[in-house]
Amino acid sequence: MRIGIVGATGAVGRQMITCLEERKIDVEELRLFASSRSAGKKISYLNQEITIQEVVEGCFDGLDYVLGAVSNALSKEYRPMIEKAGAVYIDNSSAFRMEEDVPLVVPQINGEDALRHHGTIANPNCSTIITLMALAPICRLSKIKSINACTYQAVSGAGMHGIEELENQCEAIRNHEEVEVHTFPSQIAYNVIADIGSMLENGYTTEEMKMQNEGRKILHLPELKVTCTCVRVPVYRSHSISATVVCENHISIAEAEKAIDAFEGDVLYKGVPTPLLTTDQDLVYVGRIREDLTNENGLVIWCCGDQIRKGAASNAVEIMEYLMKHECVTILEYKGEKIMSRKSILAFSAIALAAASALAAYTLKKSKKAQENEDDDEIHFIKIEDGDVDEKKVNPSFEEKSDEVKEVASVYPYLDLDFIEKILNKNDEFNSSYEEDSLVTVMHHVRFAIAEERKAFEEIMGLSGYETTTQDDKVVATRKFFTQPGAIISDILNVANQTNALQGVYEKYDIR
Ligand code: 2RA
Repeated sequence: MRIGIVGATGAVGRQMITCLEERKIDVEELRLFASSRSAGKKISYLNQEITIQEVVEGCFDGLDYVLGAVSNALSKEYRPMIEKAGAVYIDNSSAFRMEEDVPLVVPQINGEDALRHHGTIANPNCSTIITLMALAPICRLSKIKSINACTYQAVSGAGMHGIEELENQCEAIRNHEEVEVHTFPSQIAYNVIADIGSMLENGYTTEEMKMQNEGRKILHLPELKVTCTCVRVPVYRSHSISATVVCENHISIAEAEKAIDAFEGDVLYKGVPTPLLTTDQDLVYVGRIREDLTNENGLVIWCCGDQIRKGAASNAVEIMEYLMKHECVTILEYKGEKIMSRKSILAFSAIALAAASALAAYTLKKSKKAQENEDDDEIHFIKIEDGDVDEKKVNPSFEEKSDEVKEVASVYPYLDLDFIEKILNKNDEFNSSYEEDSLVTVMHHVRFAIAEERKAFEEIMGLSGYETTTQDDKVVATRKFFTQPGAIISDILNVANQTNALQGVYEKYDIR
């Protein structure tokens, strides 16, 4: 995979690099981006020294995924560039979290939502991730009606400045010097501050409202009520949360403990979890599970988790891993060489369009080159303008061609007329002399978690003339095409329309 990280020099960006190393992710290329101040410096990744680049036009081209650890403003600036390059953007900022077509994902809770992305996926707020990781197993036992939470947030949640402020203030107090306050609203050393984010009209802060707004989206509970108080504490790293959760039904402590113990990413801790215990690791520790004395369907929990890891960097990397495992990847090869790969949105129409757009871009580039070199052996395409082709305009010889050629051209508008003529007139010669040169291999690598989707995929690809084989946990559907993107679209879409094999997939992913 080709991966980029924007904001690579910050605490979260650096942690993302460590996560890639630790998780042994198959990284073909890693591009690191930061501000002009850091450009040119090097960061080590495994045994390599990677030079930090500035974000410039075209810098994301060829990447499969971009992980974002930048401000809302920069994220808004970079998103269109990343999406245009065809990479999936996994963003840590809060800029797009509540947008309808941007999934907000904690893979252990709602990983499937990630598959509905349109190019961008958002990583939730750190306290929200840690709290919901602790409560999601209970939510699976009985629908959650409300959460009442208090957070105890480490100073590193505010970045390097937060850590420096705590250190400087402790030092000043030890030296009997004046304490300076820059980053937090009051002195944080030997103090706690119930004021994180900006104050809203309802008396809550933006940070506090995230727990309700983002919680509703992640848990798919639009009516969920959350009351939250966010408190900054003089702890370097790892956020802690005390939460009371009220469910529709009574859940016993034993049932809740069993569910938490079995939940991937959680540790049911028999003692009392602390920030120090949970620093620099990816699991959320949950303990002190008690009955709520004010509500018989309520439970109280205490949890801690590293907010730079699970609350940010690791969660983003886990989203990427989820996509790598479950999303379709279309690979195009020309003469045995990979020419382009692009992720689709788990829809076969999207596969076809991805294949077509990749081929269109590729052939356009090639035909320009062929014109320059007067070498048209390999590519037989006419110019494509925004997918809208007027044969007469782009090919003045259209009128001179036979009706048969015109008919084929109307079905496959991207094909060069001479090429069509050649196919029609000299089919045998075409097969023998062009087969090697003009074949494009399209391979769809798809991993399916759901057997029915796998069956549907094999069926549809089989009907479309693909050979399907199973390799490990994925299906590889391969078909060789002469360079005809029109054929790819029509083959796949026609068959898809003629069969209801994909109906379940379309409905599941709400694809029209
Ligand atoms: C904080 N939630 O702890 C923020 C970090 N994203 O201040």
